[in-house]
Formats: sequence, C-alpha cells, structure tokens
Amino acid sequence: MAEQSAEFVVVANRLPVDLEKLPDGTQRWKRSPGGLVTALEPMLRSREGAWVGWPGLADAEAEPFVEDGLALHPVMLTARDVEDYYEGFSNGTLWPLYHDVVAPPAFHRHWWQAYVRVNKRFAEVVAEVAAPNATVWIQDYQLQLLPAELRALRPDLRIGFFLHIPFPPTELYQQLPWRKEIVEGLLGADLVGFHTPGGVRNFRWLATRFTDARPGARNEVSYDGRTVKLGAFPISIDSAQLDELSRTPEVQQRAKEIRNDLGNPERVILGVDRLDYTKGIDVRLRAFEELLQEDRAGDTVMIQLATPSRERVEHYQTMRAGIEQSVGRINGTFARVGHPVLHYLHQSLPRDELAAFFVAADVMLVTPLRDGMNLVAKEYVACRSDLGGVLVLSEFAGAAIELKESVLVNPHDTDGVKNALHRALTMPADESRKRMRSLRRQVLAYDVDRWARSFLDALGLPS
Ligand code: GDG
Repeated sequence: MAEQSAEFVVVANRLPVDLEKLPDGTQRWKRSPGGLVTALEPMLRSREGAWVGWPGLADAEAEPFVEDGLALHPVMLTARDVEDYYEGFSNGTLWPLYHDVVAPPAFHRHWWQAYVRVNKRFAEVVAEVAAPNATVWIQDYQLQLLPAELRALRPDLRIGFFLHIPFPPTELYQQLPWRKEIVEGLLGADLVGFHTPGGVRNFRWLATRFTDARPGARNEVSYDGRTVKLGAFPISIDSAQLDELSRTPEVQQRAKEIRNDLGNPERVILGVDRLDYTKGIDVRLRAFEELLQEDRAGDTVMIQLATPSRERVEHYQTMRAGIEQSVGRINGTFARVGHPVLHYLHQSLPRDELAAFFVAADVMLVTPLRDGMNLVAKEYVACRSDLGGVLVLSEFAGAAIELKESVLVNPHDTDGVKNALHRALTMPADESRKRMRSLRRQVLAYDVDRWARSFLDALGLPS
C-alpha cells in the first residue's frame, strides 16, 4: 500500500473489522458493522479513504489491507495497553468523569501514561497513511490527544474531532489531573464537534480557562495562531434503512411471535442498552417494580435487553450483579409459573431481531443518567411506521433536545419515572400517534448521513 496516499482518513479506537483468533491459532477478519461505518463508508470509498484503528485483539500482529476499496490500517495494542489505555484510562477514568461522575472515576498515573503512549502510536500510523493536505476525522474520547500529536507530525493536515459522549460540566472536568493536556490535545484540531450546544459551551469555557486559547467569534477560539471551530452535530441513525427493515413481513411476523411468546399481554415495555451504569437500567426496574407493588401496571410484561459490555471493568461487574438481583426479586414477587413479568436477556441480538422487539413494544423506556445522544431512542422511532408505541426518554440523553414529543423524565426522580411510565402505558392512541408522527418527522429527516455531511462541511471537506 502506497505511503501517505489517503485523501480522507477516519481514525477510531476500533477498526470496522475485528481480528479473531481461531482455536487452531490462526487469525481471521470479521466485519463488525456499526452506525459509523455505514455513515462513512460511501464517503471513504469514493475518495480513496482509509480507516485507522485497533482490530480488537491484544498482542497480535496484522498488516494493513484493502477491503472493497477501503484501506484498513491496524494499530496494535499489547495486553498491557488494553488494560491501562482502554479499560483503565478510557473506561475507568474518562467514561465515568464525562458522564457526570455517576460512578467514581479512578485516576492512575500509569493509566494516563498508557493513554499518552497509545495516542502517540495512533499519530504515527495516521501520519504515514494520510496524503499531503488530506482530511482526517478522529472519533471519540479514547483519542483526545491525537489531534495535537498529529498536528505536530503533519501540520499540513485538516483535522476534525468528534466526541461521541457528553463533554462534562466544567466543575467536574476540573477534577482530572491531566485536564490541561487533554484540552490542548483537542485544540490540535481545526474543528471539535459535540452532540449538544452544552458540550460546546463547557469545552469553550475550559479551553479559555486552562490553556492559552482566547475566545474568538461565536463558536470559535483562537489558539496557537490558528482558529479552532467548535460545533454541535447531533448524531443520528440510518433511519431509512431501519424503517424499511421494520416494515418487512419477516420482522412484522417476528414481532407478533414475540408478543405471543410473552403470553399476549396487553402492554409490553422494552429497554435496550449496552449493560452500562450510565444507562439507568436500575432506575427503570425500580419504577416498574413500584408500579407492580401499587397494582398500577395492569397486564404488562417488561423486557430488558442488556448487551454484554466491558465485562473486565470493575464497576460493570458490580452493576451487573445488582441488576440481576433486582430481576430475580421482581420475578420472585410478581411472576406466576410460566409467566415472568420481567424478561432479562444478557445477550447481543441480530439487527432484524432487535427491530422486531422495537415493533413489538408499546412503551420504550430509555432512562440514562447521562448519555451523549442515545441511538436506541431514535431506532425505536424509526421502527414505528405504524405510529404505535410511546417513547419515554431521559432529559439527560442528548436525544432529548431533538425528541421533544417523547415523554421526558428525570431519571433521578423515581416517582417521576414511575408516573411517566404509567402515563405511557395508559396514553390514549390519538395522543401517542400524534407524538410518534412528530418524532418520526425528526428522525427520518435528520439521519446519520446528514450528520456526517454537516460535520465535514463545517470542516471544509469539499463534497
Ligand atoms: C455511544 C454514546 C451515542 C444494542 N444492543 C444490541 C445492539 N445495540 C445497538 C443499538 C445502538 C447501539 O448498539 C448503542 O448505541 P447508543 O447510542 O444507545 O449507546 P452507546 O453504545 O453508549 O454509544 C451514545 C453513540 O455513542 C453514538 O455517538 O449515541 O450516547 O454513549 O445502535 O441498537 N445492536 C444489535 N444487537 C444488540 O443486542 N444488533
């Protein structure tokens, strides 16, 4: 593969393919499609693009390769890097800190050192891949030092950065011993994007407080003789594709089967999340349990799908144990033989099966304590071409800014969540259809393609 030849480079912690080790010791690549890949793939392919990222396997070796016109450049991590940079600093320090400290972040100097080391390694790989004056789009909190590291190596590049999680309130951010270094890292970009205007405000204040950056025009700061643009770009989903999938006879039929398997209750409540303490799964279980105790739930069954996530990080193990205990207690008290009131699946389901669950659910409960955006809320809406279903959504999800016709809740207020759940379960059809129609207008019009387009336009990448 020619060096420094890619005109457009996406950099993320993970590649869009996973490297797998087979029992006989050989390795193979497996595609791992996600929203980001779908959104960026056409753009990457049409401009000799490249993707730089870790292929998900520690202590392995892999060479760059081209798949369907897209150049994939692996950055390799040792088991130690994974422990300290990924599980440690990214998921044990930054993740809880950026989610309003809903779990206590841990600050360890050896985690930070690994974060610096790995960000530098990413910079070296990108510097070798990007063509002169190329555009580089860096994704997310694992790579916040990369913009500055890369600029130092390749000042010719146009660099964009997008943060997929919230940027926290300044008082919380100030806890971070390496706050200055991270803000300076981000200021290496030409454009720093967030989901919400609140993220922009928090970052702008911190940049002018802790670095030499000076306020410029609205949504700009000047730093190091350059202008750094800041902006809010709420991410979305491939709405049309999901809308189409949810309308297929297979998915519609499967949704009926799911309701049938549940014993055809009057109402089905659904939660779908990575099993993460920010998602407020405990909040909604408590609200459902109290409704059952008060005999206000009616003939209702709840399904909680919790996709396994970050299983080696301690907070996740504790949280999982707590949730599984609640599930046992709720069913222990309220189930009848053959009729659980709560179905808990700690599994990852295929996309079409997930769509069938969305179609089958009368109430979608999305109650994160803090969430950058929350795509699940948008996916539920995209699957409801029948205008059925009610979305209950936390005010603390980025999605709440756009999805105003959902039933908004404060996840810290148990009575509030319980009453909102009751309201959703008993909402007259004409009201819920009106709300869903308005939600769908938003989600179908502003899809992930428009998100990517608007970011890249602001960065100045010619169409
Ligand atoms: C981060 C930010 C921001 C879940 N279970 C299954 C499955 N999923 C899919 C969902 C959805 C995705 O995973 C989860 O996206 P979210 O946005 O809800 O949450 P995070 O993973 O925390 O994402 C978040 C996002 O980045 C984008 O910027 O919105 O705020 O935290 O697409 O459908 N998919 C399949 N089976 C499952 O079992 N196929």
